[in-house]
Amino acid sequence: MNTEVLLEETLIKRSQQKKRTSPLNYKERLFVLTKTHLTYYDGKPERKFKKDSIDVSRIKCVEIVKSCGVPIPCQNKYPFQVVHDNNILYVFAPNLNSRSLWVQSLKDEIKNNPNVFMKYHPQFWQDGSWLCCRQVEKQALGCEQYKLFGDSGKPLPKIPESKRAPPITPSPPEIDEDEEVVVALFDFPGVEAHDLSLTKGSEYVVLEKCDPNWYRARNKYGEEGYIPSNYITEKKSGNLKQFVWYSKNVNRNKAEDLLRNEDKEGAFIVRDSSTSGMYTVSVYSKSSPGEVGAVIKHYHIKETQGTPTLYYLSEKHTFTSIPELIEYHKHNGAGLVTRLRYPVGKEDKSTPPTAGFSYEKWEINPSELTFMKELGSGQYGTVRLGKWRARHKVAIKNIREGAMHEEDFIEEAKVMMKMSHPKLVQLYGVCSQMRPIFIITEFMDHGCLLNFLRLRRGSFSLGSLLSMCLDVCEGMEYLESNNFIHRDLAARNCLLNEALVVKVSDFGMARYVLDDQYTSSFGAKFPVKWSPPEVFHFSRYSSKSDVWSFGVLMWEVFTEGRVPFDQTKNHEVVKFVSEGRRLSRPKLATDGLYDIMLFCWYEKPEERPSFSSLCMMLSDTLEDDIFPAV
Ligand code: 4IP
Ligand code: ZN
Repeated sequence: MNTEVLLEETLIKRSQQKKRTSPLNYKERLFVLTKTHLTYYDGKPERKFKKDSIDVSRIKCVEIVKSCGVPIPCQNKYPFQVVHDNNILYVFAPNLNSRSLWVQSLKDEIKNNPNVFMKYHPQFWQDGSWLCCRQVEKQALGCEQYKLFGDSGKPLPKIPESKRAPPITPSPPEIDEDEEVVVALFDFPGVEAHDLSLTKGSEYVVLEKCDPNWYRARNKYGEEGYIPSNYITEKKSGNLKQFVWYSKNVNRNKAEDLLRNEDKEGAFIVRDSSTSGMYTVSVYSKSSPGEVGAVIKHYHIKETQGTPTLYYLSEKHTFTSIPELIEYHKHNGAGLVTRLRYPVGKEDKSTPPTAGFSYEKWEINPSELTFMKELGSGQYGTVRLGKWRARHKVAIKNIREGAMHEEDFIEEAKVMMKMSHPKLVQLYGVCSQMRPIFIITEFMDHGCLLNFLRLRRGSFSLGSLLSMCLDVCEGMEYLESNNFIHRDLAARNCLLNEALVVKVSDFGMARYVLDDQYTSSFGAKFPVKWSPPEVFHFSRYSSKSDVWSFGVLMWEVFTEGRVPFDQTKNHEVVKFVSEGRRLSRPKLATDGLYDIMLFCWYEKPEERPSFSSLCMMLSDTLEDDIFPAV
């Protein structure tokens, strides 16, 4: 056993409360870190008594804890967390440097551990719930991405004097070492008095992240207020979001569409790669030797094994960072089909929706709405295009009286508004003070996926059909990770926006419908054809029943909008499916894709894949060469 001491310091720990009845107390302990163990002792280095020891290989997460103003009842004010087995050890360091040292050293030791978290809780578990996300299950999946290699434990470097904005009266507040500096990706005009407006490209300091969608921040003039968290990105050298050539949410098919549209020699885009876990550079060339017509090539950015990590496209030219690599290949083809001449901007140049118009704003004043053309009518009543405060395009659902459990829905709307993801139709708020009630959501120009498929039958490439499925899968992966069940996933409940991004709509709404024909599994309108056996027999809904429906949605996409089990009555479908029979392979779907559908239709829910593994399967297929570039 390697007992060399890596770190040793007296810190304060909170009792782990392994048993429900354990007391909550804070004790001073001598902490010792070796390659294999994190051990804490009572006493001093010369005379110490071992209390407990954590096997380093069992640690799943080490990170600072964001206290967001929650008072810390001991003298050390810099908390960090060590999650191991099923326990969370909170340790309090006396200062920022001590904490950074512990967090960084521990992170270095756990980087090869098998069970490192993908997501974690940035705030404390306290009084029976997570302060960050309000989940009440101690073992609940984390609510924020965990970056083992991020440098969140390190204090941010001081901003050099020369780069600071010129002084303004009153003089700008100093940026504290512990503060997080971000850059705005979009303008945000600020809707209520407690908001802070954002200007694209300007810097802000994040003060509090007490809601995943809204942060409290300060601008360079010292003004404070709430900002939408999806409008900013960390100002850090490794953060690619700062660059015009990087697009996070672009898959292979969308990259090809964007490049083809630009039709410029050397047009390129850098995007996340599902297959290599890294990034891919997609490049367009109008003519290249040995090829007829234009080509699009996809190159994986690779990493070297040793330290420091180096990045490269061609082994002969390695770089310490991705921006340096891109900069080099802007000037040198060096083995690429053409040099990277022309960055193609963000996939979605339009400003994304925020989770509600402002922080904690779910009630919308109907006098601030302008009603425009009718878009259609659905389960609950009519849907109209409209504007809020004369500038934000919205969809307004006018809920027919008696169509839904309004009171229950209004309660739940607050939770639904917090669901915010680029592949979900955003709920902005409700007008609940009058009847009928209105539900205000993001407006989607191209309407529902089912009609879109039917109207353009025969015009889709396999890549674009697959890309639609992937969009839906990503939205569902987000719902799954938030333990939110859709209950009525189908092509009719997905919508397309101007950029032809497909988003999942009406999630969770099925619970509030007041129509027997729809709510009872014997009812004529009940979506039997989208439901697994455990739903039509026992009304047992779960993310895995959503997975079944997703398989049917894939079938709808690859038949370009046909009705599943057409001509078959609901009770016959129940019999058919209960006998283990399934929908047949759509002509356009490859065997591999049909296998994915069949996988979603496994009889036992626990044997079906999760949305997160489905996303991987679909993006791997999309990156595969069965969908070749032009
Ligand atoms: C103890 O409280 C100490 O806080 C323990 O910490 C702690 O163990 C116990 O939690 C807690 O019950 P009392 O001293 O009042 O008995 P330490 O071992 O440092 O003294 P942890 O697990 O936090 O080390 P439980 O839940 O483990 O019993
Ligand atoms: Zn949380």
